[in-house]
Amino acid sequence: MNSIWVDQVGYLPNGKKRAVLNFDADEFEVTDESGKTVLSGHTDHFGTDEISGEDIYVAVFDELNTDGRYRIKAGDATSVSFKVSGDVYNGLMKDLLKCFYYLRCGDALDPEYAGEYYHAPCHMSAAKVFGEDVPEVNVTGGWHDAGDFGRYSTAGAVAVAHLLYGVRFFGDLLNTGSDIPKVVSAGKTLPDILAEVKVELDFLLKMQREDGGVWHKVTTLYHAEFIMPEDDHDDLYLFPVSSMATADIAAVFALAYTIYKDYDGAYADKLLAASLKAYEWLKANPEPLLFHNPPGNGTGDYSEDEDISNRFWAACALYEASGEDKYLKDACAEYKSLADYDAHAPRKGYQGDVFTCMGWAEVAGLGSMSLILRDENNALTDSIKQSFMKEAGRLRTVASKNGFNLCMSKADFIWGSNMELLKYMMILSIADRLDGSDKYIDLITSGIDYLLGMNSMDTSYVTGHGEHAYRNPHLRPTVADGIEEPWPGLVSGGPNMGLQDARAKDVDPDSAPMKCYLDHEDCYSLNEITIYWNSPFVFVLAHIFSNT
Ligand code: G3I
Ligand code: 9MR
Ligand code: ZN
Repeated sequence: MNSIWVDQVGYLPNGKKRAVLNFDADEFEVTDESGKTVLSGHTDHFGTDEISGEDIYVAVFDELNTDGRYRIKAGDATSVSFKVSGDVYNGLMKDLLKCFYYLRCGDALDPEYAGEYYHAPCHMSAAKVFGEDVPEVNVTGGWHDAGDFGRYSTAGAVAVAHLLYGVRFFGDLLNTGSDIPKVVSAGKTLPDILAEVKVELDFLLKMQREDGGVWHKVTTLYHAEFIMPEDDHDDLYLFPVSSMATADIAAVFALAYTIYKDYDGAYADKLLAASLKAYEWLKANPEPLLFHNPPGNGTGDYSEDEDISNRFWAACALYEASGEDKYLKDACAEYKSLADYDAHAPRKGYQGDVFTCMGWAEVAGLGSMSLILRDENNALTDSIKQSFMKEAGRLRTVASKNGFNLCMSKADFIWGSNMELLKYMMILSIADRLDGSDKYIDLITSGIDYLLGMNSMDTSYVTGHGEHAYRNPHLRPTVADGIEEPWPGLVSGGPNMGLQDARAKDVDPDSAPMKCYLDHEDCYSLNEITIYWNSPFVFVLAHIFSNT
């Protein structure tokens, strides 16, 4: 089929604008809402690329800078409509942030804010400590992780980190309203993003055991059926402390301290004290305490093979927050360990420089961001800055190998591929700031365009945003609530060559990487949502906003 793929949300007036065609058309036209041609041009033939498997022609229409709604036409094909406007991504940003509210656990969702997606308080019972004969613990609150109702410490810490580093780098995020209940802390009204993040921080505080260690997760033994969260009454269990969870919490509390201290000193001090307590635990437990689901437990395991990147992040974040040399010394030691480890271990879930990675497992890139914020003149900071610039250069080369200007290679199309991309876009955002020349904006823009429809699925991977936005996320409340549309702003995991769920077997396994996708609620390996797939998009959009 002849297709023209565009960013279905739209383009910024002064931004780069590209559409991708999968058929031979020499000329293309841009038409406005009345059907009038407002611009015409010639396509460039890129050729066939590995990620889409299509013979690509590219239409560039940067000069279209008048506000309006348009389509691209070529041959017998017409694209979906898109907007050109300075506020084109404002609604998207608000909805990306609002999703954290919709995913709140414990708290009831109020119809005033949640509209028809309101629900009663959920997961209110105290949790048993798995395998231990000790009193139950109250760990209510926080955000559901994803399409399931689990709450996982490392995943939660990483999502919070994306948001809070976003606040540190792009202060404007503090002015983004997301239509959530106001929170007054020590007499000051918190900006919405901080009010929302506090929900997760308060929960993570409860996940810390008396001795400073942090429980890896709190979930039921197995995932619930497709029911509303308040109908999930299975027993909750706290699963064993891991050194990854403890380190990630030490890091994210130190980071949060640097922000909340301007609003509520007592709360910030509480976070810092909890961070230091976690860090002491790490010092007293130098061997990795890894986590794997015990027999009889089938919820997510977020297992990692080592905890070095986590310890590195903790040391960097505490160094940034305190300026104390002992943390810099620790960061240097962990840097060396991770570099050695990375040189010998098989690559796990990341393609580039390990010191730029900021996913749920590899978190050294988050530590690097703390060093960049501190911006001291030292060898460690220099070398991680180089890592970011080197990685940005690698990503540019990757993008030159496909017609979408997309910084993804075949190996990135794994479970949560959209986050692989968003992590790269975060790196490019940092590189842009370090370099000062905004020379990576075009790569970031193409990434946004891809996520919002400029892809061979002709699909926007954010609910409610784009004429062909996906509509069937693997998300329990969405399936159970009887409401036709999911709430807007949810980022899908996206194409995954692994096709790792039963329904995904409906996809032809020989499909090109970009086509290994199905918009079906059963497809948790292709179409689930998570907090840490929304959070990097907030960071990247904040960078784009800071440039316009
Ligand atoms: O690291 C390997 C890489 O070396 C290999 O080339 C590639 C292709 O097979 O796979 C990479 O590993 C993948 C790993 O994620 C790395 O990120 C695995 O295949 C893939 O199965 C694994 O997926 C994770 C999935 O849980 C299963 O463990 C997702 O990243 C992770 O986001 C997801 O998390 C779940 C939670 O457990 C429960 N809540 C929902 C959440 C989202 O689906
Ligand atoms: O809904 C679960 C999803 O959040 C997880 O990512 C996925 C992998 O852990 O598991 C999903 O739950 C499925 C379970 O693992 C197996 N039975 C069917 C469940 C729902 O499709
Ligand atoms: Zn809940």
